[in-house]
Amino acid sequence: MTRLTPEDVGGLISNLDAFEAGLREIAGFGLRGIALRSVARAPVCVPLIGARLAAVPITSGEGIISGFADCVAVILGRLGCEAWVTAQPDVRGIQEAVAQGADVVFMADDHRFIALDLVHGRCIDDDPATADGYVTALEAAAGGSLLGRHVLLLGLGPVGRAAARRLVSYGAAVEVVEPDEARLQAALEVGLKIQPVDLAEGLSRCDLIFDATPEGGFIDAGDVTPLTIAAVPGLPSAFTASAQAVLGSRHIHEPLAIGVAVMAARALV
Ligand code: 2YC
Repeated sequence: MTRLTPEDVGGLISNLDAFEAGLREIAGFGLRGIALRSVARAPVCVPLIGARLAAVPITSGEGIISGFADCVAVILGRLGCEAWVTAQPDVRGIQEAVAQGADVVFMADDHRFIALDLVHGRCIDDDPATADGYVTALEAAAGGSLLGRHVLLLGLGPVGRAAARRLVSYGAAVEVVEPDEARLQAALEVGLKIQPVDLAEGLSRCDLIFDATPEGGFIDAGDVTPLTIAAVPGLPSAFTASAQAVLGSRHIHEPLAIGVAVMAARALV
C-alpha cells in the first residue's frame, strides 16, 4: 500500500470537482453513482444522506498524515453524509466518535484503512472497496458491460487481486502482468481465471487497462490508442504525464475518493 503524502491529500481535495466532472464525462455518474453501483448490481437503498460518519486520526506507526482524516470527511460530505473529524486521535477519538453518535468510524494506520460500521457490526476494508469502485467506473466507461472484453490488469497485490475477482465476475477476459512469480502462482492456485502476459503483449491486445501497481510512469503516449480506457487506483500512475495528457478523462485516477465512497455505501447498506 503506497502511503499517501500531505501533497497527495491536499491535491485531492482541490481536484475533487475536476475529478468528478471527468468521471461524469467518461462514466456518466460521479462518486455517489460509483458507490451505489459498487454495492449491488441492482439498485439498492443506501441511506447516505444525513448518515453520521466520523474520521479518527491514528498516530501509530509513521503517524498522522496531515489532512488525511479531513480529506476523508470532505469526500463523505460530498456524498451527502454528515461527516466530521474527531478532535482526539486514536482510542480517545473512537470514544469521542461514538459519544457524538457516529454510525460509522473511518480510521487508517500504516497497514489497514477501514470503516467500522457500528450499526451492523461490520468492518469494511479499503482495498476491495477501491478495486470494486474502479471496476465499476471502468465498466461504465467501456459502455456498460465488460462481458468478453479483454482487460489488462497490472499487479496482483491486495487491490489487484480484488479487481481480478470482480473483473472475472463481470465476464471480462483478464490478462495480467505480475513480475512476482509467487504472487502470480498464488492467484492461479486459488482458481482465478486470469492469463499471465508480458506488458507489450497485453498492451497490443487490450484497450481496457486496470493499474493496481505502485510502479509509476512505464506506459507512454505511444502505448495508448483512441480506444484506451484506464482505471488507475495505483499510486503513482503507471502512465507517463504525456500518456495521461493523451487519455484525458479516459485516465481515471485519484488516490482516495472512490475507495472512501464505496466503503461508506458498504457500511450503510
Ligand atoms: O492520518 C492518519 O490517521 C494516518 N494514520 C493515516 C495512514 C494511512 C496510510 N495509508 C495510506 O496512505 C493509503 C491508504 C489510505 C490507501 C492507500 N494508501
